[in-house]
Amino acid sequence: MTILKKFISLAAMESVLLKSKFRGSLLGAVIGDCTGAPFEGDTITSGDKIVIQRYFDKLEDPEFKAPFKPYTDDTAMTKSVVKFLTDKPEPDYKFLARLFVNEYMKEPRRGYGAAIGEVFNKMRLSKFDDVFKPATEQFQGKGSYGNGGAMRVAPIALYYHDNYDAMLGVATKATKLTHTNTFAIHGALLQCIAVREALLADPKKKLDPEEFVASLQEKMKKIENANVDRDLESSSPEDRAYQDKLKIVEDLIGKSYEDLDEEVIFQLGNGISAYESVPTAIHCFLRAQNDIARIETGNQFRRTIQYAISLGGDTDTIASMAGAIAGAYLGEEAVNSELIRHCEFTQEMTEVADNLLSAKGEFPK
Ligand code: R7I
Ligand code: MG
Ligand code: MG
Repeated sequence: MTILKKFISLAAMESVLLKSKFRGSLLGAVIGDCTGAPFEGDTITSGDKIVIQRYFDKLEDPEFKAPFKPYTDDTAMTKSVVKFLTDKPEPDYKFLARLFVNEYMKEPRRGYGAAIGEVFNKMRLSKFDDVFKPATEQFQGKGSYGNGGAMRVAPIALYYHDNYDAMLGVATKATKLTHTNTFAIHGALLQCIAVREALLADPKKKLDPEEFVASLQEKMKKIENANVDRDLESSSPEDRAYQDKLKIVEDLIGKSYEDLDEEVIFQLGNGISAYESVPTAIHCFLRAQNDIARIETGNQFRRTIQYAISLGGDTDTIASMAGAIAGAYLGEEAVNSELIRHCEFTQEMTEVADNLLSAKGEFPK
């Protein structure tokens, strides 16, 4: 589809559908986080997969009041990113830094990344003087390569879906407040682009996974190439990192045998770094377009999240990112209301999504 055609179809996208997709994406982010959190750091056996199947069956069963699953840092920071977009007419990164720090100070036990507290403490001690400086000092000046920028980027993709360059610019700076490593920044941009592409896709038409990946590859190539100094000696591994990972995502689409999980974990990863989690989340979204062995549900939204969790590792974050993409594609209607009821902050997240859409009209940045 040409870019022009895409924007025409976007303009025609009914506001009702957009509202549903905004809600779906942010619900996906919070539900993936809440349901994935109990398994964070686990290695998942085939027995565990049965437990996860029953866990989701129970979460969707209206008979059960409990359990109520709390959210973690992924949602705490996503909330702040929405506020940053809705409360000010122009992007104000000092404001965003304060929002992150306030949330962290209020509830530091939400499972934050181990090194992030240091960034927040430095911001506070310097009275938010240069909010971009503390992140540059992380990990001996290399900056964190964690997935903390990617896990909170969905609202930026939604808000700026009709202004691609602004979206990339804001996502980059919002990430740099805490993560300055190229792997973290490009990972956040890839997640942001994936959410936007899903938002622009028609949920009534079957998604073509190959076309979806090809579009991401083309965009990541531009982003990664822009960083390459033409002098070959100065090129570094991150210059093609995400293009190479997306090639693996593409190759995995063609593999039809039942148990791909070990290969997915080995080739794409399931870790806390952006490099080992963002392409994995995209893979989860694409694989869940069709049935997956031993994941018994007819609901594509649930299948995406349940599959992401069944890969183990950074389950809350990979499920949250995959959920944000799936929800942006499918819309709110795909989300089981019982699942919503069992997760913290989901009712509020629906309002938050509506505010984000209204703010677009109010502050067309
Ligand atoms: O990226 P970040 O916000 O963490 C997000 C993750 C998600 O899974 C959340 O659910 C939560 O559990 O944490 O926080 P950071 O502390 O910046 O990065 C996460 C971790 O990645 C760090 O604590 C390190 O263990 C590791 N890491 C690095 N290790 C060595 N060298 C990140 N960058 C480096 C590095 O350069
Ligand atoms: Mg978390
Ligand atoms: Mg996590």
